[in-house]
Amino acid sequence: IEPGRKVEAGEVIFSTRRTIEGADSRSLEDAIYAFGFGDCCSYVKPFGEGHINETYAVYLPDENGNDVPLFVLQRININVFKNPDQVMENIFGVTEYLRNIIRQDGGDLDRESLSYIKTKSGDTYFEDEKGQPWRCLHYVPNSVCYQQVERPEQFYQSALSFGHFLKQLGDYPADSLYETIPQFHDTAKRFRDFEDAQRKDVKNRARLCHPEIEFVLSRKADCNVLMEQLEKGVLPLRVTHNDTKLNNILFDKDTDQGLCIIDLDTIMPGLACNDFGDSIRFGASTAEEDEKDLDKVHFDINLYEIYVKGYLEMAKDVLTPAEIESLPWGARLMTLECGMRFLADFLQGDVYFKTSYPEHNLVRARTQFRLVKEMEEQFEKMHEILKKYC
Ligand code: GN1
Ligand code: MG
Repeated sequence: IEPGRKVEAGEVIFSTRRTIEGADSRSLEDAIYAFGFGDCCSYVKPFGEGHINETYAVYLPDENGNDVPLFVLQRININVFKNPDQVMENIFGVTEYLRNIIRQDGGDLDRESLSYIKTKSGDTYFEDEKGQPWRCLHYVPNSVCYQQVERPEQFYQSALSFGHFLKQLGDYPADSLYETIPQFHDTAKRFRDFEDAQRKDVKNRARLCHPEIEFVLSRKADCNVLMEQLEKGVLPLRVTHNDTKLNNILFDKDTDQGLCIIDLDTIMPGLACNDFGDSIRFGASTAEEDEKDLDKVHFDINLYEIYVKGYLEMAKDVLTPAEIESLPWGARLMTLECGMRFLADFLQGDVYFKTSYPEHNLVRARTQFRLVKEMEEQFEKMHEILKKYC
């Protein structure tokens, strides 16, 4: 392809092999060739902050000969996503659907939704020699991603974006979606998995985290609150994102407005309050998810209010009263669930989330439990704030 030219979804491009700078594995290089730009790729760089997949930015020369990131290449973690073909079918379905809406609304097709490309042979992903799946998407130009709220306005923007996303997918045929991770946000099941991990204690690490284990075990009843409402039909299933962290939104570099929702691996039927809750868990914290100094970690109720305002402004008309009422529980339980998952992974020897040091998952669990505790203390206030915007 000519430098700088955009490749259409599914387009077939011919290339011959050469060595790509920064491709430290044969698989990575093979993947770049499989998507057809091996011959013109200058180099690749690790990219992003995800805990699950491995992500690279792929640089190609633009019309002036400057190397710019044009594609993102990701190796899907098959330990987590057992059926990559189903993950990709979901993603192609949803992104095509979103792109149609954006087209109709006269939006920016290159930047408001992700756009995935197929391999030279027309597959939604490439399987390398080791059987690992790789996928490729366009890099969204002039965008930025935040690990923490820097200005409250950003959090408000993210609330609008996720509220908008919920609405955009309101009529998406939910039964066409595969459940990419079964019972992903079934908090009661997550609790049982946790109990199992701490009972087995395969790495003999339980001795390092007795208070944290107790913290979880004493909240068994909480874990059922939303699942029961779902079973009773009080809360409906919707098409949800299921991983609504602030760093799963790209912002426009110039305007700082929410631009594009990313990380679509876990789009599945789910509860709206869980999407709301996961945003609060991550974004309404005064510190990063793995802050070691717990004195720095607080639940910021002002940020919570800002998110409530934006989310309800956008989604109030589609949410039922019961769903609106469930939002504070979503925040509490997504935070508890996430902490529980980090702690279970710590106990199991860090087999799920990427870690940089041995206690990384324990540190993460501790920040989550600090947030849960503060949310519990301010739970009534969280409801009062909610009422202001209904
Ligand atoms: C994982 O890959 P990433 O960082 O976007 C995880 C989420 C957790 C999150 C915690 C598929 O998301 O469920 O909430 O880490 N994704 C999966 O930061 O398990
Ligand atoms: Mg992510």
